Amino acid sequence: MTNLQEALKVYFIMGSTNCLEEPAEVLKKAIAGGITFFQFREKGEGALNGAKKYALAKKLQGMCKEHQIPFLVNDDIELALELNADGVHIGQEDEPVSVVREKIGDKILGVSVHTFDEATSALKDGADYFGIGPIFPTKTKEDAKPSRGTVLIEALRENGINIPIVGIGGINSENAQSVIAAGADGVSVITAISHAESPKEATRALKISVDGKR
Ligand code: TZP
Ligand code: MG
Repeated sequence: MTNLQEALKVYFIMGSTNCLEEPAEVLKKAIAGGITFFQFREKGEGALNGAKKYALAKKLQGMCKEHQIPFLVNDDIELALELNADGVHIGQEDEPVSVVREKIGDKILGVSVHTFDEATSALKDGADYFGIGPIFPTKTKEDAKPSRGTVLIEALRENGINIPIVGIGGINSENAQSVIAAGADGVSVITAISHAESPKEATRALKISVDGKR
């Protein structure tokens, strides 16, 4: 198991629009619960821009640094470079994988893929890990594709593709183990942590599920 595979186990994604309280409070609790990876994803209605976006990113990055948790930025390559973030996560509608790879050098590059072909080209063009989903129905991403379960994860593994993979979409502590059993290395979640009554306990429960202890 590579360090990246290990680090992707409990991957928390969040921005201010996903939080019911201060984002820094939510992140603090998630860190206390044991998240292993973090992505700043400032998107949707009411999302911050410019200096406010930068300030929040910087603050959350500082918290991640303190706990040696990799800090990635969603979509915004310029912000990731300005902050010297650990990496970026992009989708198919963003700049091409090869272009982003050029821009970020050896920083971590995560790519969302939905088909076998997207996966093989992303791999060839320099992705470090794949985000695959929505696995289960989700209300968090407005333009999400229909949920397709774990079929693509299984197909990639059956074909010997061993790049690190995280599942995304509607994942919680009840269903996380099924995503791992299908061949993912970790689970990425937004609301299972950000909307939890206790983000700390929700994170703990996710970790237990990922580790297969229940
Ligand atoms: N990409 C596919 S589903 C999704 C993203 C960003 C949203 C995941 O959010 P949640 O709340 O964990 O279902
Ligand atoms: Mg994107």
